[in-house]
Amino acid sequence: MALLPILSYPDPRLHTVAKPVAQVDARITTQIANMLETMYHANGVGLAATQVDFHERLVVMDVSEERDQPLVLINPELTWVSEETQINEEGCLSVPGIYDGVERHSAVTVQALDEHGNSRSIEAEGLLAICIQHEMDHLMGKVFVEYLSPLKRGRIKTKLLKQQKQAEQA
Ligand code: K1U
Ligand code: ZN
Repeated sequence: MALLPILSYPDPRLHTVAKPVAQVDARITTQIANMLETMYHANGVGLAATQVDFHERLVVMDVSEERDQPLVLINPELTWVSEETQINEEGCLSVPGIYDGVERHSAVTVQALDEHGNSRSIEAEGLLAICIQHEMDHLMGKVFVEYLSPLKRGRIKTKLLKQQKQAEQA
């Protein structure tokens, strides 16, 4: 297994639209293992393939307290969303140190393949529902800061670019 580098906003590769996974084979199984290791190491509750520069529709998540319930979604599609929405504070491993409110559907149903290539449907609410919507946005090339005002987004971009320059020089 290997830790994968996570792309940081405003890296343009974060805006790539992922293609469907054609086959759940050894290449994808290795990618899943590496993404889970990377997500746990970074203390995230989710990670989309886009964030590690792998542009296929693959997401890993674990919203359990014990961090022992990994969830893998391959080619996920939302089949139902609640009318009710709510605003929650979100973070992102690709936008370190930035948290802000985003409006999301309160509950969703997602259809996807699991790590064995079996089709499954998951009804989600709470943090899992938020995480699913956040990760599926990544697969479409969308980062949560794009829900914020242009002013806030500009400030975040400037701050992160400054941090990235400082880190390069250190
Ligand atoms: O996609 C990512 O960068 C992972 C992201 C998933 C996410 C969590 C919460 C709301 C939206 C999206 C994170 O893991 S953010 C950091 C985190 O560990 C966390 C955030 C909220 C609750 C619990 C953990
Ligand atoms: Zn994210």
